Amino acid sequence: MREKLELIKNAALEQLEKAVSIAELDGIRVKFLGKKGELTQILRGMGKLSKEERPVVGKLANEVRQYLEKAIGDASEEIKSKEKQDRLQKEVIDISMPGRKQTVGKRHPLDLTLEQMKNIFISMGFSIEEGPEVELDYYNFEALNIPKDHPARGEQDTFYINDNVVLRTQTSPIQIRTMENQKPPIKMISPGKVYRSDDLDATHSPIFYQMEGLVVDKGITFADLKGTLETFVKKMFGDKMETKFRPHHFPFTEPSAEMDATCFVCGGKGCKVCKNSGWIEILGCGMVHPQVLRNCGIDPEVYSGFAFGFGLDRMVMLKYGIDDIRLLYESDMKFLNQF
Ligand code: 2U9
Repeated sequence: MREKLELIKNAALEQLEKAVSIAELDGIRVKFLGKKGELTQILRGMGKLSKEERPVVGKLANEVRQYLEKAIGDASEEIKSKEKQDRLQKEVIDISMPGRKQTVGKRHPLDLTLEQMKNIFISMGFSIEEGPEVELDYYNFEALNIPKDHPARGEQDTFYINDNVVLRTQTSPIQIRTMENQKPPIKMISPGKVYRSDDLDATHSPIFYQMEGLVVDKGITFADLKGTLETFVKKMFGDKMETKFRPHHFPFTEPSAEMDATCFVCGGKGCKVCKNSGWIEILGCGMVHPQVLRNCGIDPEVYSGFAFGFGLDRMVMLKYGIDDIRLLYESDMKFLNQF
């Protein structure tokens, strides 16, 4: 029995010396010390030994077990430490290599200008309203006094989804929805994306931004319109700015006007941008047509209102001297980094 235990111990040690992985060590542990292992078999067969032999062999077998357990533990530590060394060597990092550059984005000039304008209108007590970009024909045209056969429909090359649904060509439907849902006094602006099936060139884009505004209350007059828009232009472009109004026509306002402001490139002296007139056309405006108020359930005998609208892109282009609208939609960082 003694010799057998000695043989088991030596065989286990021999195999341990050759083992190079934790998996192999586990195999050796099972083979010699596991439930069906060689050493365990010996311990199980102790019943057949004499009374005198039993404690001696038992002691020896336990010594061999403890010895092997320690040897396996030591071998395991050694293999783990070697594996770690190998991994560290393989995964060596060259800390002298230059890092990957993080590029940081920029606020878009459209967004910067929009924020500036919103803040001006908020300071004058306006709320900001939003609405769907896919809109019913009724809200985009009909409610604004533009029936199916009206020539103004032809001017606004519309993307039709079907007979009753369009991509909004103006943000005016937001005003209609607001008037339907809120009672006067209403004092709101509606900035947003609009769509027209124009071919893309230096001055046209099928997607552009508009900002419209609406004030409805008792006793609103054209003087309120002039005061509000003059204040906006002075806050936006400087106190020296002058404004003038020319009569115009829109189906949704009566009377209607276009507002010009002092050319902010030449200060009114005359230059290429203002075609030597000293003035730049800024926006369209007018008193809300009584029929439009009626369409929204507001009595034009009691209430009146003014409205205005302008293209944000055109304003940004004038402000920064940008001569091609496509630059605003190309996400070219060389262009955007200038703002
Ligand atoms: C309601 C009533 C009236 C909004 C207005 C304009 C004049 C105007 C154009 C400028 C250039 C749009 O981007 S553009 O093509 N807009 O000239 N917009 S008055 O009038 C409204 C809107 C809603 C209920």
